[in-house]
Amino acid sequence: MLERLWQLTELQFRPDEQHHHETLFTIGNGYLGTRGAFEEGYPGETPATLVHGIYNHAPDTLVPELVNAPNWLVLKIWVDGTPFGIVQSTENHMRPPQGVIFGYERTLDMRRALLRREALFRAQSGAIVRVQFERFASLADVHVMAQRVRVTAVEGNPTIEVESVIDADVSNQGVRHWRSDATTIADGDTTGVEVTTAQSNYVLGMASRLLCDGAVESIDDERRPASRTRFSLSREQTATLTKLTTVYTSRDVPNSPLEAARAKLDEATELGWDLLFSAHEAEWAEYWDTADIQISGDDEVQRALRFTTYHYLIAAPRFDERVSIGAKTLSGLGYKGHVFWDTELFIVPPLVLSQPQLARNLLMYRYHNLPGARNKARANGYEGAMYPWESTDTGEETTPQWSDPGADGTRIRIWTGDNEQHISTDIAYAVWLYWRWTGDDEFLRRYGAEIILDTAVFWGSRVEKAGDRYEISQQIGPDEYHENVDNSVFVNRMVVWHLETALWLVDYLHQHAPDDARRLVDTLDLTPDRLTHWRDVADKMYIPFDEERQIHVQFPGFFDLEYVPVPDYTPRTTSLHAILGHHRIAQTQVIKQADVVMLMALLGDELGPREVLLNNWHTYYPRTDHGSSLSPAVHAWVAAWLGLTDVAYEMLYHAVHIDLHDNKGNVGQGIHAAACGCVWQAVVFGFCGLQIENGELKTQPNLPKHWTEVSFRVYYQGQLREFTVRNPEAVPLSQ
Ligand code: IFM
Repeated sequence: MLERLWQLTELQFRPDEQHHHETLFTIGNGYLGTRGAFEEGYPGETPATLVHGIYNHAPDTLVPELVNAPNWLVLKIWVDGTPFGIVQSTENHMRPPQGVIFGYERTLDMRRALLRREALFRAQSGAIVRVQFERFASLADVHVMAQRVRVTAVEGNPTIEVESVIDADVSNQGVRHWRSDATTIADGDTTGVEVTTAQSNYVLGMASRLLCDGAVESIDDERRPASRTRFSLSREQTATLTKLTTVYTSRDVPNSPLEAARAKLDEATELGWDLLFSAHEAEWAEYWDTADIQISGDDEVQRALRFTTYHYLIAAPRFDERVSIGAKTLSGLGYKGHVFWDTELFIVPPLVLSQPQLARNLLMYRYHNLPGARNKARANGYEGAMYPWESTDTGEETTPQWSDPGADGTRIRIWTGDNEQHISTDIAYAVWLYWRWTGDDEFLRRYGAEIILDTAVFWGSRVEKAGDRYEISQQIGPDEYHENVDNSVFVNRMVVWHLETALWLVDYLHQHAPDDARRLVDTLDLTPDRLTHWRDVADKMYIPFDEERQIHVQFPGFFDLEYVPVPDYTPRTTSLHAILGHHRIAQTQVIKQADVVMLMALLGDELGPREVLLNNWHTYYPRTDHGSSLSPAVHAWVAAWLGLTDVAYEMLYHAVHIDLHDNKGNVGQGIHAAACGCVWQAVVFGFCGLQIENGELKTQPNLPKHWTEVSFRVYYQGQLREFTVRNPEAVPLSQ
């Protein structure tokens, strides 16, 4: 196994990339995520630790957001009194005022979920030290984080001071979510804080211990308790210090989270770095055993694919079914930690096939939040369950109604919370996909069916009768450049899928789980009239289609809009939305992201004959801006499946590097989670053509010319199955 294909390495600290790289080098364990800021800090840094489920609504913000937790990373080092670290000068290059860093390397070992950093540092005294840091957030015990620092005297006999801090003086880019009163502990090598969110009243307790050979004294600071030690090194001598940190919240324990964190800290101290790390490594080996895809013939995409897989794995809750993955995972403050359809259609599918338990947890989050979805339906005058476009801990709609002010101070009305209603069907689709692949009847009967059926109840009440057909007005499909359109083909066709699936499911339950069928018929009021209505809607829904061109029409009137040749705007570094403006783009045929193409990804051949699907592709692909990171991977998937391998590879290459190359310029705000999940689907469903046919798995590969082989493992009906698809005519890339 080539280790370099498991590693992301940075050989130079570049101030202009610091926020981007803080995101890339995030570590996490499905309970929390911590951005790759440095232990000693640097000017302009945006450190953040985000714990699933800890949201708060500050008075000066429009909507609740995931709260930045106390910073557990802080380890300050002085070498003969010179502070170790990088200081950014006003000329925007690195100029430490007193010491010099002259060797630097940082590596994220994705296989072991371990972040390492090493630097050579010359202090003002002339002493030179090598400083090596390591950190991980344990996957074996998600409440434990560990750091190790080794300081080696390379030149001279320096005196070293190390200060370990928990910094509870944190905010979300200036927005304060924690109450000002905090409980702190500063007790020799042990420090701790307990803080409470101001509006939502979540309590978080964090405890740390600095383990080293020498004496440790504590410094009690109201919000930054610290432990400090001091020692001398002779030439070539190395000192190793370990900092262990534990965290609990009131979501985990009924009483004091700080007490729980302290008890866990004692347990972790007993184990020490080596045992903690080997347990963590073993859990990761198990994760990768099923999550990894091996590609021969393309090292670049291989490594990038591991990077995208790593990022959704570190965000996926392991033991908690009341939280879900936000659009930016736990790696940044973008989209305020809110959960979108990104989770169900982009991240859940790879988890269904590789880690079904994690997929189940995410679907259970939607089950537990059915009350919020019912509230939304009722508030809008509908029946059943209408899921929020953006969701947090309560399951209520949390999409802001207005954008932040632009440069000219104007704000734009955000309509997605009102009208991007397809999310209810997206969730139903994910439940269905989970059941088809896992055969988890218990989940379907007890939880999943209720989601599919009550969202069907919503659609039954939402559709509009127009003459002898049904229509749906005022929708936003995936293409958010065209808001509030009537009869989005994506929405209408997916609603047909939804109602047909619901009808099938009612029959299935009657046959295989009559008690559950009766319970659901009663509680959801699934009367014969309602089911007849669903059948009628599914049969008579208006599906916009151009008979002459043999294509699906994104929505009636779409082709009357101004045609803008999107390819003529290549190359460009910004979206056409930014170039043309919000109002102008809505008047054009420029599409933000896969819309009809998304429909093809979800329904495949059910949507129509291949000829129509190819026509759709050739119509919509050249009109698509890929203004959303969700777009390229869906295009890669569909193009590969249609046998358009060259363009499929181009799209995959783009998609898999969205975060690594920061194509969108906003990775500092967090990882594009949906793109990460969808590249897995592009490779497995698209290039390898994996599908279920008559209850059997089969592959129908269309590999890029230079890929010689792709291997992966998936669970199907509880059995782990291994696939290798080969390309005997592969033409290797010249190195
Ligand atoms: O859910 C997406 C949407 O499809 C496009 N805008 C960003 C959202 C969050 O990723």
